[in-house]
Amino acid sequence: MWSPGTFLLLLLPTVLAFKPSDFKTCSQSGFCRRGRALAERSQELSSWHSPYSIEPPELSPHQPGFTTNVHSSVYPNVKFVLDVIIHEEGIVRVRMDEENGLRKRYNEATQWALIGEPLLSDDVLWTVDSKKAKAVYGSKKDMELVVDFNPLKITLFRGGVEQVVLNGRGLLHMEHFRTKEDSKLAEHIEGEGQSVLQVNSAAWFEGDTQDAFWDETFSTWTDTKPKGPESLSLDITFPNHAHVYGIPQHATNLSLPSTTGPTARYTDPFRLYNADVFEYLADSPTSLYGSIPLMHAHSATSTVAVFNAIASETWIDITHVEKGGVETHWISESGILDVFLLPGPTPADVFTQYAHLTGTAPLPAHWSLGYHQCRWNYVSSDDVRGVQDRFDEDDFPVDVFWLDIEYAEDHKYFMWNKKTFPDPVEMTKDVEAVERKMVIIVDPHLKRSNDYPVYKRASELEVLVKPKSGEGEYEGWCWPGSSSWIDFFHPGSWDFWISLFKTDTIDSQWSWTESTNNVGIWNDMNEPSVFNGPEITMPKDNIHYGGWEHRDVHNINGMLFANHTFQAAEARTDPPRRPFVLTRAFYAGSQRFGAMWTGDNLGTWEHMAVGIKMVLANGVGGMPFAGSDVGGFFGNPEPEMLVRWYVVGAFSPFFRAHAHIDTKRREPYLLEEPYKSLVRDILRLRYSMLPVWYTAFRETSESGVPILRPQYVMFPEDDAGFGIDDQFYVGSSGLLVKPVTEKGVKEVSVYIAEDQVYYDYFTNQPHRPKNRQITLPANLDQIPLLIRGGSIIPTRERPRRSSPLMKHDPFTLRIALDTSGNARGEVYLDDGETYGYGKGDVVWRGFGAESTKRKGKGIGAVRISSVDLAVRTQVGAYDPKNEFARSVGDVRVEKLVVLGLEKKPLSVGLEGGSELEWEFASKDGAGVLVIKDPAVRVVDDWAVVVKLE
Ligand code: NBV
Repeated sequence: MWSPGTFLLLLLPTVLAFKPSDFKTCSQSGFCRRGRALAERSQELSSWHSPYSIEPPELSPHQPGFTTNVHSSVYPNVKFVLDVIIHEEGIVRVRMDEENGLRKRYNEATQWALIGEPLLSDDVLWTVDSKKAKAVYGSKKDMELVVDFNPLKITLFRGGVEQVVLNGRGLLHMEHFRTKEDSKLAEHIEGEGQSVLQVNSAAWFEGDTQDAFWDETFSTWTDTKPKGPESLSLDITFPNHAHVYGIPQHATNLSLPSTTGPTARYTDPFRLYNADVFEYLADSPTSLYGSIPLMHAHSATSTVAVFNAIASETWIDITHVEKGGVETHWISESGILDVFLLPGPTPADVFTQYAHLTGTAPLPAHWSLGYHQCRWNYVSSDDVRGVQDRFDEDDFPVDVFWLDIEYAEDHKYFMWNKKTFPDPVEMTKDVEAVERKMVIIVDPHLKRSNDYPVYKRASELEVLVKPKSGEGEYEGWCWPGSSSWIDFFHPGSWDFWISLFKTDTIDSQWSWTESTNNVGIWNDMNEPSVFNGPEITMPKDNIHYGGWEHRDVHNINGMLFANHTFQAAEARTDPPRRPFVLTRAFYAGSQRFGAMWTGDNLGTWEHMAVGIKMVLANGVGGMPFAGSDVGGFFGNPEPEMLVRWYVVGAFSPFFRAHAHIDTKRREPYLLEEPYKSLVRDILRLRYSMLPVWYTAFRETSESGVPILRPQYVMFPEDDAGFGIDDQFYVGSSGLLVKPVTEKGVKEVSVYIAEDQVYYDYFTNQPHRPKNRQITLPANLDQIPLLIRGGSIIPTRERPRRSSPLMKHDPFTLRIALDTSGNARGEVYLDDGETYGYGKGDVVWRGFGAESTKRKGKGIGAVRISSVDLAVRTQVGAYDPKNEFARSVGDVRVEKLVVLGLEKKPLSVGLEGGSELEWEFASKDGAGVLVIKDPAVRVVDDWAVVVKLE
């Protein structure tokens, strides 16, 4: 029997083929048109100035900030209020809202994005004169915030140099709420050519057409806009920074290109409006599935950032200006002005400042850093078992098997199709038997059917999104046919959602007893994707909890779904364990709730390449746990492309192969030789490096500095690297990779910003950069992967079927000496699944190599040592003999590989102990010392001394 769902499925590939016409351009979006027209008028009029001014604030010198009234010369009767506050770490918050307006502007974005109210600075000195208020602050007293009163302009200086300027170009505009009658009157008076001061002055500023104020039609949809115009425009200029980064998600370069001016690469602004863009382009400013309104601006002497906490559709024009600097213009549909200026001065500082506002990515479950095998769809429990068997037969490591939407009867998520999945718990347990996991999809659209307990209960609780009338349930079309959506802004939905994921029954409510507590959750389609909605999403005049329109909250909507899924998965056990949630839609703060992927990419070289840039940009946006579908979602990649894509995946924080339902199966065991063995080697390489990845996650969970680090983050002073986005470092490990993303490549050139030795990871060959380049062979069986001199890389080299099986495996340390003969590195371990690390159940070791050098004689001796980092930095009850440390007390360091010695050592031994077994080989003056079984444990302090004289 064909269900409506099957029918829809068959139709979709044709119905949904990418049509740029499905999505608005700026010129099809009323408020974007108005915003751009404002910018154009400002350029045409030499006497242009912002009509906004503020009343001089009353403030005492040590207040953190002030509140004052804002006037608009265009609308003298409309009242606005401005708050300027300096927070800890020198973060400046600028807020503006209409006061006593006809309606309320949406002001809750930060409630969802921030982890708490930022603390106020107690280190500010204000002075006020008739024209401006000036705050001096910062430990060096080198930060200055200047607020000019008329016209209103806010400038952040560091060391006397302008860093960020708000409203310097006079494009600030908060359209006030008005009635249709007022606006009709204005139109009428103007039409008759009468002179009414208010109307005429409004015309020079707002334009005289009242363009799309009260409704707007796109294709067959009309947005009724009951609140009328309420858009928000703000120019943000970085006069002394040549590069801007961030504002994910776009398929574009990491260093964002211009959208206006002579160097414009695109004709439209970058758009932030979470959207399910089918077969998206690999080079475009179009909005994609997620939106993080955070932009870094960078120069060789300074990094700053702006976080514009807005949740409505937003367009951003970027202009690299000839005289230097970058001008940006942000145009949003609704909401208050709520902008944070992050003062830097380095990229690392900006990451930490942003993390203090919105949080960091928590330490994920260790298994989620392994390899994930997905496809739309593994069609039955026996299919899953069969795939697992083939992985094992061919010795491919894998941690996770995924189920897409076809597991669910009639696309009613949680409910198994019992014909194909008769034994879901047994199937999951078969996967778990070798310490693997399953991740199962739960989409946000609920089939409107009373035999679906999830919908039924949500409907009873009245927690579904409402249509524009504000009554009843919004109904749209998605996989199950007629669907409704839970309104996660509604507090009444929260406990209900948590109850669904319980694997036992409580209070006789329905719960997911046919699941296990190890199952991870995949949240797709949460932009939300609505097949018959405008731009494949919800109508903007739908109503959410609190009476807010969907337009106000659109970009946050997907984050709330992942947020509550994360909480639900965590609440399954007591004590809780780290849940795994993958989300497609995201917003500022989504990093707290799991991983993201770059959605439905195409199996093309361009998409493979842009996927790296997108993951880097997500890192800039504070969301480091990211990856793109290995192999490309659409299409059938040729084996060469697939092999290269596995390398991209193996060097992504989130590593998952996935494929569309219409593609040929392409699990790695199906490949012919030599491709099959190449992919096996790549998977094993990823697994051997899990200690590096996990250690990098620990660091990012504390500092917010991303896992994949582009050149400008690693070498903030090196101009030549600021535009590079096809190579990156992994955390602070010192690994530098440049994945090949083109066909037929035999060699690559890696950019090196420093005069340092780098070693080929596989051959140990040392390289010194020539003209800042290192050229490496890059045939299909070669990965351009370098170790930066000065690093120590911990790996586990025993091939295993899944990552938990590596728990007791020994470590190898690759000690890559820098040009002075020194190196350092670290490894972080914990149980990988509980929150025990919070109470000190960790092993965190720092490794060092220090050389003694005699004048003009080279290295005399190298001392390689391991120290306890946890004891130095852990807060709380860390005890070196903690439960976890005891559980891995048997884990050895089985091999030390020392790179960079010029000659054969005379002896190698444990400090104060016996001689060890070692081998030294030298080729072309590059010495490699291998110390076999130094007989030390990873949990202990130890030192090995290599004597060369
Ligand atoms: O659930 C089916 C797919 C999924 O495989 C993919 O990863 C998502 O991005 N989903 C989108 C829905 C429809 C795609 C055409």
